Amino acid sequence: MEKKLQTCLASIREKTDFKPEVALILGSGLGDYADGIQIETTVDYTEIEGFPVSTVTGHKGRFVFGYVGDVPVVIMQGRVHYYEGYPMSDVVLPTRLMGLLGAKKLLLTNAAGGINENFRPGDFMMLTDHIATGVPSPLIGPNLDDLGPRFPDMSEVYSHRIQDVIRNAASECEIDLKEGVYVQLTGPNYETPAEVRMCKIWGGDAVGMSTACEAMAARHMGMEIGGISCITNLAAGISKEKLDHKEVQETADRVSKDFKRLVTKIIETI
Ligand code: 6GU
Repeated sequence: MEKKLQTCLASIREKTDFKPEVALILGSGLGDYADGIQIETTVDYTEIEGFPVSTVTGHKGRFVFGYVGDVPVVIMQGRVHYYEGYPMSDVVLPTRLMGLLGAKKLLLTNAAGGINENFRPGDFMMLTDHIATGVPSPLIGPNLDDLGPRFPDMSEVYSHRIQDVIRNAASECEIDLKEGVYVQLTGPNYETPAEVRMCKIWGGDAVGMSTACEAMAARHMGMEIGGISCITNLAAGISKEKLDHKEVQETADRVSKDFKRLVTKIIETI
């Protein structure tokens, strides 16, 4: 196993022997969710030797271990992004760690810009697939043979079974769930209108700066994945409004109650 991964794993195992079944990554503005679960223990990222720590405000940095219903979970409250300057291997290290801690299932969440004309700010979009060609693959470099194969299949990154779980959860929560393809670009700048048109032609429905790389790393090691985007704003050119990170936070806050209900229902039935 990669040295850094091994060190981080050992560092966490010194603090807790908690074995999660489900891993959850919380996106921008959605971090509050972790405060509301039955917390067993938390580990700040700064306590983990060699662990990448986020610089963006609005991102707390810790693992929360606990229970959603009866389900043992590990939650990343705050993630690092590629645009912060970390190598991709560091960006996906936390995801891999959660897999190594025992989580076989991963629920990815993020804030994203809407490309699909039928989307409105505040909508939730379940990821049916992604386009990750805008960022380097996190699997570039020597293959971590103990995690997965050199040339991993990506034909079902977002598990059809978990997609059904998410649809049913949304239906039970009476949430009008959208579905679509997530495009990851590097950021930190938002896209130009021409870039957004390109994403649309590619087949994208939402655009963001995280998630697809994490999904690739998780799929590489055989985790079963689900993904939800909170459409916090419309992408450039789709709306006439200028883009502002404040809107991302405000929309995420506005829908946080529905987000909590939805995620809880998903985890309880996953
Ligand atoms: Cl419009 N673009 C990207 N890349 N990320 C976002 C976004 C847009 N809105 C929220 N996150």
